[in-house]
Amino acid sequence: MAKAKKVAGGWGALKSSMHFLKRESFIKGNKTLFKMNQPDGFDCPGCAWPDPKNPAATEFCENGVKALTYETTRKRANADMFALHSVAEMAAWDDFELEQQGRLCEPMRYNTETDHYEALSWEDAFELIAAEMKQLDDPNQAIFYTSGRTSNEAAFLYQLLARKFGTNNMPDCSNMCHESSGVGMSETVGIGKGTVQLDDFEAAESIFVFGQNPGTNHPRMLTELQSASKRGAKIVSFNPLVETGLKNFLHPQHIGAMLSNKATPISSHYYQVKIGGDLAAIRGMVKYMLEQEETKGGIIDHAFIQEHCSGFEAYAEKVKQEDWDFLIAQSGLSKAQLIEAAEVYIQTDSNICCWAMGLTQHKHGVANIQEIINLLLLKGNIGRPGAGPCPVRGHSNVQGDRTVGITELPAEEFLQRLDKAFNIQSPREHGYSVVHAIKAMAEGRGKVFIGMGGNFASATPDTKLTFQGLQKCNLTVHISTHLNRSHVIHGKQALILPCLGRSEEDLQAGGKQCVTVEDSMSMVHASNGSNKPATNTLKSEPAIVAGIGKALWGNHEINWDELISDYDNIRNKLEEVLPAFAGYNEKIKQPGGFHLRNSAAEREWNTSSGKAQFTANEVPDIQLAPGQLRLMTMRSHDQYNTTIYDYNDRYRGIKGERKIILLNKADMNDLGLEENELVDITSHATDGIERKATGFKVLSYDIPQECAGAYFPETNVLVGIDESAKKSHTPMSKFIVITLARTFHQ
Ligand SMILES: Nc1nc2c(c(=O)[nH]1)N[C@H]1C(S)=C(S)[C@@H](COP(=O)(O)OP(=O)(O)OC[C@H]3O[C@@H](n4cnc5c(=O)[nH]c(N)nc54)[C@H](O)[C@@H]3O)O[C@H]1N2
Ligand SMILES: Nc1nc2c(c(=O)[nH]1)N[C@H]1C(S)=C(S)[C@@H](COP(=O)(O)OP(=O)(O)OC[C@H]3O[C@@H](n4cnc5c(=O)[nH]c(N)nc54)[C@H](O)[C@@H]3O)O[C@H]1N2
Ligand SMILES: [Mo]
Repeated sequence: MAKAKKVAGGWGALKSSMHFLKRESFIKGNKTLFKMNQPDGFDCPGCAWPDPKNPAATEFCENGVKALTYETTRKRANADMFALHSVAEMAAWDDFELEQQGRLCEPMRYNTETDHYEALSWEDAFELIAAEMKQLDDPNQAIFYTSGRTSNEAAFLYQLLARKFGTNNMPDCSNMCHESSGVGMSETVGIGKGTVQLDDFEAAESIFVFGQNPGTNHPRMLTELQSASKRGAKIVSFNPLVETGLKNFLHPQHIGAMLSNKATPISSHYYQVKIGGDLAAIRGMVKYMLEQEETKGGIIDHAFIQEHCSGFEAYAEKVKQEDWDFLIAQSGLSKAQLIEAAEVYIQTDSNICCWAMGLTQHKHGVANIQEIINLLLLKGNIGRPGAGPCPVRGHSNVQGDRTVGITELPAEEFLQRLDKAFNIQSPREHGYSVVHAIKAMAEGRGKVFIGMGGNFASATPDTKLTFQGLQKCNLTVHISTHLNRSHVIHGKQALILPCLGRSEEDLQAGGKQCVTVEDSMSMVHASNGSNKPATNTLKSEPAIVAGIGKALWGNHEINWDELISDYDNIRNKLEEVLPAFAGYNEKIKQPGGFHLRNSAAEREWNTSSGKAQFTANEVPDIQLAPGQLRLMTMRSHDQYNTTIYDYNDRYRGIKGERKIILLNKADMNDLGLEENELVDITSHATDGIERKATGFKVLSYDIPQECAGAYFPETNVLVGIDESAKKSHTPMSKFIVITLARTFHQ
């Protein structure tokens, strides 16, 4: 049995921070930690939560400490390490052991004869990539993946490289993450980003949190929720699990509270919705609201709907037709709970809705987001203080990467401006998203794979197919800081290119450089690394892209050397392509940076109707066969996506293990399973293929019946390649249909 802790933060968070500082040999007196999230410092390489205008001297959290010590570790995965261990040997290590080798040091090339990676020069690495790219019959055989830690400058150059080469094959971690939010919001409010800013959290009367675990994944958000709770705002959580951070929080940096051990309650209302049941739950809330509107009136904002919205009548009619029993069964919540939640929404004037992966990684991920938009539109809750949608982004610059052109579906206007700025002819044909890229490689249509950060092999669905795809490639290249699975599951030829981390000093011909990032609330600001690089053989991400560009075409058409000699040059070009960045180099000199205009926040609706759009999506009728469960895959407290910092999940009371599955006690009884027993998990995808993950320990947990929880990436083997969200193609990582069988011991 595992049991969630009562309070997040507190002494446990401090103790854990100290543990990681010590384990990674963080040097005493090192000031790096105090530069994180400061105006003259660097952006935390962890999550995308924004920095306050006046950050505390210690504007970091426990998991920020893990992210930083991971980068500043003294351990080195150098050429000696690679000489010692063959790839076959390293492939048998788990993700923790791989990343624990420490920072990558020099460019490495795979040698088929010895099965070892061996050092080569940067020039040779760039030449090899250029030669392989030039050999392709079609530029669309190249795939350029991006993970969201990459800076605006690197991402902008990277998309330029891909488009000059002739492809829009730019899958990105966002495809697996908030793509459903982007698609859902673009269709309804005309922009794929949240409209709220940090100030709005101070003005909101209620904050709804759907499918998010901020205590682990956005710990600095708890500071905001804590002050909202203290001033009496209602916080309403929808989550199958009672996540500790959403229950009570003791701020580890508030000395008074720490000494008196006084935690703040966070959620005023908590609803343990069934996995996949949010659309039904919100529909139920709206049904009650519209019923109340008919009998009492004064609930919905008719003036706002009249002036700003389209599609209200069709939506209201759809809601009217819904059957209460159906909504109750699908959400797993009682009518009384749905009415209670609706009453909070009705009685509080300005409302923010936050969400993350619990909503986006479903078949109906886009519809989930659009139902939140419906809910907000009903009360005119977009484009006024203290109100609006707030998709809480994951990687620290995933939003910025999209803004500057990392997308497989570029807008025509963007391409025209890019073409003009660089005198190129960008391709117009759309490119591959993550799931399309996997299929293309597996079918031999994708032949050169370049990964700008991330860990494509582990993060993606259908592990077996992904591995086959990567192994079929002529060349795989990974621009990385740490050893990971994608380096040991490689193409016929393979390169590892080690890069600088965000906390490190970036010196170019024109002197010390800063990069820029955009947070979850559209603030763009500078990030200045100041640590001595892990080794003097590392290159910056922009310099690596420029190196490939120069090896392909020289400096004649695009002067790559000049672009990277001073990143102001890159930003000047970016500003030419994206007018929203006018005055870029000047604006980032301001502490805190600048806010990118958000049309929906100003009630300008860039949709096909020119209005904010209500959408009458179908509530899915989810029916599982007897014995089947719905499995969500999630993060433990000690991991950053595929990077495993340790084997613990403190808030959920799990210690020293990751191959676990959380089950409801009643389901365990029905299935005849005992506590701590090992089970094999089989998934049942629509393609009819049965995928298996073996040897997971059963733990009973407070989770709704028919629901189960386990960690990713271990469970990605179970996600079928065709199991992805309608319209956004986001893998359904939160809804895997499974059955369990006792592991057979020989
Ligand atoms: N320390 C740390 N920080 C991170 C990351 C990390 O791995 N570690 N990852 C970063 C990234 S890239 C991202 S995208 C974010 C992810 O941040 P989250 O989205 O918070 O991450 P998950 O662990 O996927 O958790 C999803 C939450 O959704 C709930 N959930 C699952 N299914 C459903 C459902 O059907 N309905 C509802 N209502 N809830 C559901 C789960 O119980 C869990 O609480 O965090 C970012 N920050
Ligand atoms: N089943 C399941 N699968 C999921 C999810 C889920 O909830 N469930 N979540 C999905 C989500 S939301 C996301 S965002 C993806 C994440 O997918 P990715 O972004 O591809 O994966 P990460 O684990 O964040 O990447 C870790 C690697 O990044 C490299 N790295 C770290 N810092 C830097 C840097 O500064 N520069 C460079 N170049 N490299 C660096 C290191 O080598 C490290 O090994 O996973 C997705 N996969
Ligand atoms: Mo993410």
